[in-house]
Amino acid sequence: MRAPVLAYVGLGANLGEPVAALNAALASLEELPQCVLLRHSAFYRSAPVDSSGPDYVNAVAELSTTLTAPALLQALQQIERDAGRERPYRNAPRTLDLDLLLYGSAILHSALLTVPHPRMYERAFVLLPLAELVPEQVDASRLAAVQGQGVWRMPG
Ligand code: PH2
Ligand code: MG
Ligand code: MG
Repeated sequence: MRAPVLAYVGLGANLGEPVAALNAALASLEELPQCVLLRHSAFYRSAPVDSSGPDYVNAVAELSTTLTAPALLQALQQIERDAGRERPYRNAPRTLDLDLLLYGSAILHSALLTVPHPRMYERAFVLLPLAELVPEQVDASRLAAVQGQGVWRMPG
């Protein structure tokens, strides 16, 4: 039996009903084999960054998992497909995006997967919800670097 690893997953959506899509995705994460959904952040609204269409809703989930990082990525991609995700072009508006941000303290570079997520430190819509869950993982200097980006914590 592998030791459980704490993994952080970024959730995002800007097509259809983003809040409903994120709630459904959290329910799917709860059901994943070899995973326990421990906590999730509040939902945050922001304008698309290097993307288009309506505002995004983003959040971060904390999982304890005995899946390997590639197996977890595959499971996340299956949830995206089940949510009707299409990939017509890079950064296209989407019904659901699930990004593996952190997998324990692992540093991974493969053709399929880079962890920590290569763009997470440039994005307030990732760092703010992540800092809500694990402030010790997000340096003040990292937050300062993205503080100009408009991201709104949603009530409830
Ligand atoms: N995701 C992207 C590109 N741009 N912008 C916002 N506000 N939120 C996102 O989740 C997002 C984005 C690519 O995954
Ligand atoms: Mg993404
Ligand atoms: Mg993605």
